[in-house]
Formats: sequence, C-alpha cells, structure tokens
Amino acid sequence: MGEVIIRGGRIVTAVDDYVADILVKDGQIEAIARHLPNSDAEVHDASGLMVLPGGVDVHTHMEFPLGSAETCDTFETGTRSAAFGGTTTIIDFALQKQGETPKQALDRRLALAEPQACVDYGFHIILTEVTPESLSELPDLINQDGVSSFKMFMAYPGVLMVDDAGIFRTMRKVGTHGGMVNLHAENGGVIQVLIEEALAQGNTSPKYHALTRPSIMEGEASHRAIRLAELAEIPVYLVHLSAKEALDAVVEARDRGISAFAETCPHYLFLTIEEYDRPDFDGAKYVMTPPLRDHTCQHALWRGLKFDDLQIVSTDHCPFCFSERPFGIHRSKQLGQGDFSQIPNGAPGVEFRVPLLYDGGVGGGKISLNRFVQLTSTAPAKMFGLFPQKGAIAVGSDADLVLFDPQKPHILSASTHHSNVDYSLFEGRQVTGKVEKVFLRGELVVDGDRWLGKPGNGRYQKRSASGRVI
Ligand code: DUC
Ligand code: ZN
Ligand code: ZN
Repeated sequence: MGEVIIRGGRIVTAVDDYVADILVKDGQIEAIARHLPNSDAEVHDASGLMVLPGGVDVHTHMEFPLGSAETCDTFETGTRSAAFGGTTTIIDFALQKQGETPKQALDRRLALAEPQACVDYGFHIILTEVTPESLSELPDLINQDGVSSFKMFMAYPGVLMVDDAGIFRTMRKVGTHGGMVNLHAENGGVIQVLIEEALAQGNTSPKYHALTRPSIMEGEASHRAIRLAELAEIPVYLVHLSAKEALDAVVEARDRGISAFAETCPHYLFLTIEEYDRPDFDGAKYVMTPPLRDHTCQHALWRGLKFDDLQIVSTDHCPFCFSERPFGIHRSKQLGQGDFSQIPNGAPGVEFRVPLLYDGGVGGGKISLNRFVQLTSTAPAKMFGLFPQKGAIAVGSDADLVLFDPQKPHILSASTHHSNVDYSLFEGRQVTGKVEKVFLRGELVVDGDRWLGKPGNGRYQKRSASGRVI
C-alpha cells in the first residue's frame, strides 16, 4: 500500500484537539505534523472535518445463534455496516455450544469471520459449560489465542445460564492470567417465574418482555456479579447495563476501589419503555435484553457516562428482521407472534453508535468531545487489550481513521443503512454529524456513500489483558 496523507483535519482523540497532517505508511501512522511536505502520497483534504480514531464496538453478534433464532447480519454485511458508521474494530462472540470446548467455539467463529470481515475483529468467548476441561483451556486462550474476556449469562436458565459457582470458578481461573469476565447480569430464575405467570394470564404481547424483566433484578444480579469478582479478586465487566439499580451497584463498588466496569448502549440512552406501547406487533422491534427502561434510568446512564461510572458505549448489535422475508422466520421477530417470550432478543445498531452519541451526547451538551472519543474508541480498546494499536491517533498506531463532518445533518433510516436488517430503532431521526471517510489500516473503505472495502480485509486481533484500569 502506498503512503497516504490526511491533510489539515482537526484531530480529536480522548485527550487531544488540534489541527495537523497525518502521514500513513504500511497501514500505520508514520508521522503527525503541523504541515507535512507534498510527496507521492495519496492526499485527502480533511479541512473542516474532524479526524477521529476508528470506533471500537466491543459488543456485536454477527450471524449469531440465539436459541432457535439467528441474527440476520453476516460477518460481511454487519462489518460493512459498522464501517459506514465509523467503527473499524468489533469484538464479537464465540458461543460455546453444547458438547463443544471454548477453543472449538473460537475456531469455528474464526473460520466464519475470516473470509468475510470488512473491519478488524476479535472475539469474547461465551462460556456455557464450566467444566474442568473448559477451564483448563482458558489460560492458552488468553495467552496464545488473544481472547482475554469471557462472557457468561446469569439469565436464560436451562439455555445459557451459568450458576454462581461456575461464574466464580471461571473468575478464579482467568484472573491470574490477565483475563476478565463479562456478565449478562439479570436474575434468570426470577425472570422465568414472571414470564410463566404472564403467559398463564394470557399476557402475550411484546410489552410483557419489559414487564417480566424488572430493573431491580438487573440490580440484584449486578451486585452479585460484582461481589463474586471482588472475592475472586479480578476485574468484572457488566455488559449492556440499562438499569439505575445496576449502575448504583457499580458506583458503590467503584467507590470502594473495586475494578467494576460497565458498558451501556445507545438504545438505553435514547429510547424508553414507552416504545413497547406501539400498536400491533411493532413493539417486538424493541425487544432486546435487558429491555428499554424508564426516564429515571436513562438520566442515570447519562450521568454515569459523564462521571466515568460507565466506561464504554457499545451497541449489542444483535439484529433480527421484523419481516420473515427474505431471510426466513428464524432470523425474524415473527417467531414471537402470540408469545413475547419467543421473540428473538436483540436489536440492530452498529452503524448508528458514533453519530448518535455525537449528536445526542456532544451536541446535546451531555458529554465533552474528548469523552465521546473515549467512550466509543479509546476506552473499549484499552479495556479489551487492543490499545495502543487501536483507539488512538499516535505514531505507530494502526491508521484506522474516521473523517467526520460535525456540521452535517442526516437522517437515520433502514432505507439507507447497510445492515441486512429491515428496520431501524431510530427510523427518521435526524442527527447532526456524519461519517464522511473511513480508513482501515490506511486503506480508504468508505468514501461518502461509496463502499470501497473488501470482505476478508478485516484482520483478527489477538488481544492482550482485559480489564486493566483504564
Ligand atoms: N444478551 C446479549 O448480550 N445479546 C443478545 C441477547 C442477550 O440476552
Ligand atoms: Zn446479554
Ligand atoms: Zn449481546
């Protein structure tokens, strides 16, 4: 690859804000200077634009099995959609299937992603069977395969849930090797009782998804997760935190010096439980887990982002089409017609994270510009062992760069997004701030509406330790 110069952009990182030129060589940042001389390099004029480090989304599910359903984005379509939204690295999941070892799960997902990925990628492994054999593989997965984070579910009994003993055993094992445990923190047993009660009373509509997953049960499980990690003396990371009660548990622990971390997602920041009042089956589009919460929770989440009680904004991009065509009922919300508990749990979002957080967060006066970069790029890279290769604009870092027009309005819509999914949570919403060009390791992959990337150009990222204080 030839050299590239990005000229005269406003470079915004988690700590910096200045105008300069960037020289890219062999996919990495070679030099940053007030003015770089002309050369044979391909020049991109960035005057009037911000230059941001490529977004890092640490929570996505591409062609991912969830119960009898499967998400509708392939690694190719999902990562292309990510790129259009200014995200150049994702961390997806390798789910340990019944009878499979964690390493087998990883190898299976690597083989699927490798020929398709359009942006760089890593994996968390989801452990569902905490056996001596599974545990014995974890040190090599961390030290050789570059997987330093392991997710477990405290919900979905009989399907994905791991009990407290299994979680604690895993924490003990990975903690000594630089690993971290990520938890889906909801009290699965209690939720199951509430679901059964609701269905027995004939309450089958999407709204009951939210009513059977109360925020105090997210708070309870979050508190339990943190206490287990405290005893095991390892960092813990709560995924898709939505409830004030859960955030309170994180704040309380952090105040005591415990390494408790958490992410939230744009849908919890911009949408509330009222979405489930939509007529017919439309509320199913908003069935993700945890469900959308009330305004009190939303207000608490914004406060948490501002004061670093929450460290990361990820998407939990877990798309299922609304319609069963063209990808089939198993990739569709229609699976849950007549029974909310059968609606596939998940919603799309990988393409809209950066513009939404810029518009609503920075534009809305809720977070600073540097904090926006920290939350969408630098902190996720640091938290999950990708920094300083990712999450930075610095000499020697990968030239994953986003040219962002902070003034440009555009409308978020399924008719223009690049995911396979047939709806948007944010349909018709106007935001100010648009991704104009995206470079993946120095290669221009997005140029306005044009796609220039190639499937298979994304590279697997072996990660170093997770959960070191960021
Ligand atoms: N948790 C996730 O992280 N994603 C999809 C569904 C779920 O419960
Ligand atoms: Zn989850
Ligand atoms: Zn998820």
